[in-house]
Amino acid sequence: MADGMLIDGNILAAKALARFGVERMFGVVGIPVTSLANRAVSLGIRFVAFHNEQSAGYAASAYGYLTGRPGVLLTVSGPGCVHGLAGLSNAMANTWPMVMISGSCDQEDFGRGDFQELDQIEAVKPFSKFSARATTISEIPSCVAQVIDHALSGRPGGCYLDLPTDVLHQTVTESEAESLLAEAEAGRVKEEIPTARSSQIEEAVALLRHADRPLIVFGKGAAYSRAEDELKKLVESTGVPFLPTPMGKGLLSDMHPLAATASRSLAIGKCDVALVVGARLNWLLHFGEPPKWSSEVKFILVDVSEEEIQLRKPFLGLVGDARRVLQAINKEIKDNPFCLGMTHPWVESISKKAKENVSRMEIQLAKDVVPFNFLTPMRIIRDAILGVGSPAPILVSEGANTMDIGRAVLVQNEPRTRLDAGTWGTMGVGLGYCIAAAVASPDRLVVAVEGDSGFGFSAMEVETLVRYQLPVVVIVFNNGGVYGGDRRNPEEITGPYKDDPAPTSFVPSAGYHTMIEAFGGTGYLVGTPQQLKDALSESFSARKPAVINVVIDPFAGAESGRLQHKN
Ligand SMILES: Cc1ncc(C[n+]2csc(CCOP(=O)(O)OP(=O)(O)O)c2C)c(N)n1
Ligand SMILES: *[C@@H]1O[C@H](CO)[C@@H](O)[C@H](O)[C@H]1NC(C)=O
Ligand SMILES: [Mg+2]
Repeated sequence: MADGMLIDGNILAAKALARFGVERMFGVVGIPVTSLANRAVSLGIRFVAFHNEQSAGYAASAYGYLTGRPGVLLTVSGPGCVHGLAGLSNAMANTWPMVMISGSCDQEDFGRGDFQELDQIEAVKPFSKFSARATTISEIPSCVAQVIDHALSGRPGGCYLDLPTDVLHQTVTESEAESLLAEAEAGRVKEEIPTARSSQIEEAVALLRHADRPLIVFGKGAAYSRAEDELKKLVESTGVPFLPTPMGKGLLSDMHPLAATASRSLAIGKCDVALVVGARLNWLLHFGEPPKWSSEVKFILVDVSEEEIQLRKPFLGLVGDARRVLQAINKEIKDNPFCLGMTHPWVESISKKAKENVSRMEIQLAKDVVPFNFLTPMRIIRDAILGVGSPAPILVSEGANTMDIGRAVLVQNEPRTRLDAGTWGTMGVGLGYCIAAAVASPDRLVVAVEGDSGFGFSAMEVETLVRYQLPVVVIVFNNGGVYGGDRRNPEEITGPYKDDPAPTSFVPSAGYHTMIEAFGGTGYLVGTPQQLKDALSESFSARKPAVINVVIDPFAGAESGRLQHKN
C-alpha cells in the first residue's frame, strides 16, 4: 500500500482491535460505527449482529468469562450506549472482562443537542472500572490497548471506550497508523498478579489440616482462573468435601463423592474451616454469617482482589489468582499430606445427608407428572444432556422456579458449562449467553433452560440464532408468566383495573415455539414426556437452532421461586 494512503478512525480502531487480540465482537451498528464493524470483519474478526445492545452486552460479558479475553460490545451513541450499560453493569456484578465501545457525537457539537448526544463517559462511570475517550485519531490505538488491558487486570470487569464521530472521520496515513499501533503495543504493561506469601499458604494449610469439619467452597472466580485441576488435586488428596456456587458447578463433577451440594445446609451450617476460592461472601453465600453459617467458622478467603478481602475481613485472606494460590497450597500439602477418608465422621455425615436428599429428590423426579410440574421435564432434560457426553453442552439458565429447580436437578460435569442469572439475578441474559457460548465453544451444543418470563426479555434474538445457524436449543418452561399463575387472593385486588391480568401473568398458552419458526428455525410444542424426549433427541442431534415450548402447570412451583424472603 502506498505510504500516502489515508485511513480513517474506524479503520484504525478496527486495526487496533485485531492487533490487540480481539477475535469476536457483539453489537448493533448504525451511525457512526457501521464502518468499524465492517472493517473489523475484513480484518478477520467475527462480528455478531444483534437486535438489541442489552443482549449483545450480555453476550460480550459471557464471552469474556468463557474465554478469558474481554468480550467486545459495539454500540452507537446515546440510546445504544444506554442499552449497552445493561451488559457493562452485569459484567461488573459478575466480575467478567468486557469492553464496551460506543460511537459518540461530534465533540464540537456536544452540549448543543447533537444527534444521539449523551455524556457517555459520565454515564458509564458507575458501571465500569476504567474508561477512555479518544479525542483525536492518534489516541485510538493506545485507548484500545488500555481498555483491553484494564478489563483483564486485577479483578476483571467492564471497561468503556468512547469514539467521537469527528475522531472516527479524521485520517492518518497508513505509515502513521503503523507507528501509532506499534507505539501503543510497546506501551502495554503486563500486569503482575499478586500471589499470597508462603507464610500465608502455610497458615492456610495448617488451618485445613487441623480442622474438624473443613469445607472447600468455590465460585466462578475459580472457574475463570481455570483452577479445576488444582481443585481436583486438593479435594482428592485431602478428602475435604466441597461446595460450588451456581456457576462454580462443574469445576468438579456434581456427581463426585465429596460433593456437598445436596447437603448444603449441613455443610455450611457446621463447617469449622471454610476455604473459599474465587467466590464472594455475598448474598449467594449468606454473607458468611449466622444463622446459615456457624459463628465459629474460620474463613480462608482466596480472591484476586485485595479490596474483597478487606471488605469481608476473613480469618485469613489470600490475595492472588485462584489457580496459582491453589497450586501453592497443593505444593505445601504434598510435603506433609493428610486425608480425611470417606469414614471420617464429618465426611460421612455430609455424604449421608447428601444421599438422603438425593434419594428424596429422585423419588419425586422418577414420577411422570402430567400436566407437567417442573421436576418431570427437568429430569428428562437432565438425562438428555447427560446423554450427549463429552464435550458436555453449555447450559444457560434463567427464571425463578425454572432456574432454581434446574440448578438442583441438572448435572454439571465439566468446568464453565453453566451460565445463569448470576450475582445480580439478571433476567434477560439468556439468548445473549447462548450466542456467546456457541461462538466461544463451537464444538459444544448449547442448551438453554428458561422460564417463559426470562426468555421473553431477549426472545427476539432467536432470529440471531437462525441467522448464524448456531447449535442452540432453547427450552422454555411455559407456565404463563413470572413465577407462574395468578396466586393472588381476588378479594385483595380492588379498583377499576382489578380485572386486568395479574402483573405476573402473560397470555396463557403462548406459542413461543412459533417465534423461531417465523425465521426458519425449528419449533416444538410439548406437553408429555414422550413429546419432550422426541423433541430433545431430534434437536440435540440436528444441532440447529430450536425452541422447545414446554407447557407447565401454572400452579406448580412457588411464588418467587427460592427467594421468598427477598420478595
Ligand atoms: C432484569 C430483571 N428484571 C426483573 C427481575 C425480577 N424477576 C425475577 S425472576 C423473574 C422471572 C421469573 O419468571 P420465569 O422466568 O417465567 O420463571 P418461573 O419462576 O415462572 O419458572 C423476574 C421478572 C429480575 N430478576 N431481573
Ligand atoms: C438438597 O439438595 C439441593 C441440591 O441438590 C440443595 O439445593 C438443597 O439445599 C439440599 N438441601 C439441604 C437441606 O441441604
Ligand atoms: Mg414462568
